[in-house]
Amino acid sequence: MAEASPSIERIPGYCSLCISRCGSIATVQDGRFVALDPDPSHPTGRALCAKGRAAPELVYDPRRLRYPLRRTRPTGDPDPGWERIGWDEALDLVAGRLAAIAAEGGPESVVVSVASPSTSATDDTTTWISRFMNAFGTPNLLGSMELCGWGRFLAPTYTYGAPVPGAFMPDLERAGCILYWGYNPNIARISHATATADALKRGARLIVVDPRKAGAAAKADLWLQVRPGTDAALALGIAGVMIERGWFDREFVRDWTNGPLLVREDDGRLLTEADLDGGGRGGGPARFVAWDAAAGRPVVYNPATGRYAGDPSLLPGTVRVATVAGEVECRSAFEIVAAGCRQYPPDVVASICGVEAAQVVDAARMLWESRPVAYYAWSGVEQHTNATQIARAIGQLYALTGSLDAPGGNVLFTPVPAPNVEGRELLPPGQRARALGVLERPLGPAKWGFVTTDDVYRAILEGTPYRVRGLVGFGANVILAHADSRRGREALAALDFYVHADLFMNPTAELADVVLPVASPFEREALKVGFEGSQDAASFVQLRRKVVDPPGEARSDAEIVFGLATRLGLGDHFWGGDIDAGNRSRLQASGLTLDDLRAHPEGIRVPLETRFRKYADERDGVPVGFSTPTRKVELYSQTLLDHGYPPAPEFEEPRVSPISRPDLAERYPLILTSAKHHLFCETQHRGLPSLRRKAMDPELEIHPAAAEARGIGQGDWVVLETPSGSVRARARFNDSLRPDVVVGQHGWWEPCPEVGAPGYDPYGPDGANLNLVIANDVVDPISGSVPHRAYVAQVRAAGDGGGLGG
Ligand SMILES: Nc1nc2c(c(=O)[nH]1)N[C@H]1C(S)=C(S)[C@@H](COP(=O)(O)OP(=O)(O)OC[C@H]3O[C@@H](n4cnc5c(=O)[nH]c(N)nc54)[C@H](O)[C@@H]3O)O[C@H]1N2
Ligand SMILES: Nc1nc2c(c(=O)[nH]1)N[C@H]1C(S)=C(S)[C@@H](COP(=O)(O)OP(=O)(O)OC[C@H]3O[C@@H](n4cnc5c(=O)[nH]c(N)nc54)[C@H](O)[C@@H]3O)O[C@H]1N2
Ligand code: SF4
Ligand SMILES: [Mo]
Repeated sequence: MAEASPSIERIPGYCSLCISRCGSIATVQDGRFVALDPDPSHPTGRALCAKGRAAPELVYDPRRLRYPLRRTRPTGDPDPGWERIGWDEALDLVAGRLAAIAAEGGPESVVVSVASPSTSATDDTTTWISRFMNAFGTPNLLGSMELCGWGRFLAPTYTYGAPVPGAFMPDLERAGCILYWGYNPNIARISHATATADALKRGARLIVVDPRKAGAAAKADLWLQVRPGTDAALALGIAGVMIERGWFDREFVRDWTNGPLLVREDDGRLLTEADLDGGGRGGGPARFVAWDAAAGRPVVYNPATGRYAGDPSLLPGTVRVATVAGEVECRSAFEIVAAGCRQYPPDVVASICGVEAAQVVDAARMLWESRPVAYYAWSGVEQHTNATQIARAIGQLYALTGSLDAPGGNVLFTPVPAPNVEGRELLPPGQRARALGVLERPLGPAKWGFVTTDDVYRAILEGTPYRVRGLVGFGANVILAHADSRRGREALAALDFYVHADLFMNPTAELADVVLPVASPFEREALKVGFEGSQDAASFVQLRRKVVDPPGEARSDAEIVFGLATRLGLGDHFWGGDIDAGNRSRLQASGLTLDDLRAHPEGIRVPLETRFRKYADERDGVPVGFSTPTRKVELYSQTLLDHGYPPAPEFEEPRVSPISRPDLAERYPLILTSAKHHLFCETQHRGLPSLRRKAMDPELEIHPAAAEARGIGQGDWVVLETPSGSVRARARFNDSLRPDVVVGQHGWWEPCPEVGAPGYDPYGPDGANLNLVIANDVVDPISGSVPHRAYVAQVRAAGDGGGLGG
């Protein structure tokens, strides 16, 4: 008798474990998910990383949460006394508690935390989570914006009125020069790494700014080894060379930036038409003034029409302009910016940043001669106390290339038409202004509803500016991912009610009152309207199929959101709890239906074409320009000035460095930064045997000379100390580092018994939690960005050969 051949099914989809969202094919053999492979027909499907290939291990991990759990003993008790409960009981309990807290303290006293979609599959659900928050009425989203989103998405709105490079993605297919600044796609986003490799093959140049020669940096034509956190000085220096040598797109700067506008020397404000004529023409928004150098007279610029009444110039030097209050000395915004750059000539950059002066010039030349320039900047320049200035300085440098929204530059690819269903209109008026931190940092992420962990901890513990009493967590391992882990524990334990939805128990979830088991992305359907990285990707729509059933009673985040919403009486805003109906509304304008997508699990391409330089489009005879107060790229930001911040990009020494803190430098002479791990996402995945086997212990990269001077050998356990405490790691020599820089790994807590690997105490010196030794107290004044990537430190041999964790 012939043996039954195994049933094999290959299911197209995509890996949703990180931002790359790599197109993939899942193999299911006899009902069991056995392999995940790349799907080269998918726009992001050229390759998978080790984490994606380990997906079946994640799915079948014996430690997955299976049932809703309720705490029966007080938070802080070593035994939470978890009790299995049913879904109805769990959701009723959660809805009841949230409603009670909102009734007493207002909906803003409930914070929602979400694992960053860059490191998790919450991307499947962020639309619905936002809608839930808006309908519930809370403006407080805790989502790591201050760690890795501000510099890409929100800070650039002060320069470009748009997220450059977060949404205006590098057009790698056409770029002449690629600039990666504190970004390593080889580890962080495989689909970008493959596209970059293709671009290099066809001759594109690559410049990488990174303290480490790793990944992309090792392949670069020019690697600029910057001292952590001094990136703004480097950007100003490169821009200075470009300006001085005329290596910049003069037309773009004149026509599309606010460079020509005159700035009053007396108060730093933009000169207005009212200054000239006393406001005789009255009404309307302010009109500004530039200088027509040929005619030797002022010309008025009207932001409402985006036009000058004459020929503006990028005036060098100063000019005295007659106003109703007498003559006023003015400089063009561009001249102010150029003067700012002149403070950082290559030799000064060399002394601040440690980048050779000649390389500063080489970088300027390469950017100019190999343009169009496509760039991306990420966590290397986000986690700093001067993150806003870095983003502004790089944004200014990029404006000089004239490559924005040009072929081969940073382009907003045409999206699939889709309505925004985040329900912004549902948030009651006045609630946005109640976001935590908006008073202290009115231009920071809270303006958009993103709150920082420190603000949340303070609101819970001190009731400032009001008491936060409830937390709804979709993933987010806040305790390990953010600084001040002990304060975090204290805060989360002080909540009246905390519900956490996750695939696994983690040190943050352990503090919850109710824990909900979540289906992994391979166990749930999800709709993705548009992928990232190219026009082909942006045009791609896919309804990801479920590969296998979830373990136990685990459910998707979407089911949890819709279930909670209906129980809270918000069902009308959630299509009566029907997720398909919600997805249909997202597809409304796309010309696709859910049935089309179900019939084509491999995804469907909507025919779309890229339109470039959309800022030059005209509507009713008025150029679209940029969404800034002057309708131009704001090299000079009066908005920042009005709030007491530098209006033009500036370099500020990182606030917790050996230079800014000479009082700490002797004891802590090293600079601590960090980088992502190629085998793990953030604080996850250390329990997966195939991955952990390849990286058993937390490591600290250190220059061999720095190690030798401390009697540390390769692979030795070391103690990493900062003013905030100490933790352990194994020394890994890296001779490409500066001897005064060490690079740590965060996220170590999870054991992997299958390979005999220990777990680590998140709260003590025998553990390996890097964020235990970093503090939140000194932050970027504008955004609240944290000093994770430039912090004073010292390293010594552990001396006891051990570091077995806790
Ligand atoms: N494998 C893997 N992939 C991931 C993640 C993961 O944990 N693992 N996490 C995801 C998430 S949440 C994010 S935000 C992205 C992040 O993606 P990236 O930003 O690319 O990640 P990192 O490796 O942390 O940082 C990039 C580089 O910044 C450098 N760097 C450190 N300090 C500085 C500095 O002061 N200045 C400059 N210029 N560079 C510096 C580091 O050496 C590193 O090579 O990756 C996503 N993808
Ligand atoms: N020192 C230092 N600290 C850092 C960084 C650094 O570079 N250095 N990087 C920072 C960055 S960039 C970020 S984004 C943060 C990351 O911090 P987090 O956003 O907290 O991300 P993770 O640590 O990856 O934790 C993700 C959690 O979500 C769960 N999860 C995964 N997928 C899903 C899902 O689909 N639904 C639900 N409900 N849960 C899910 C996982 O099981 C895990 O418990 O850490 C930051 N911390
Ligand atoms: S890079 Fe790896 S983890 Fe991220 S989506 Fe691709 S395969 Fe998944
Ligand atoms: Mo991130």
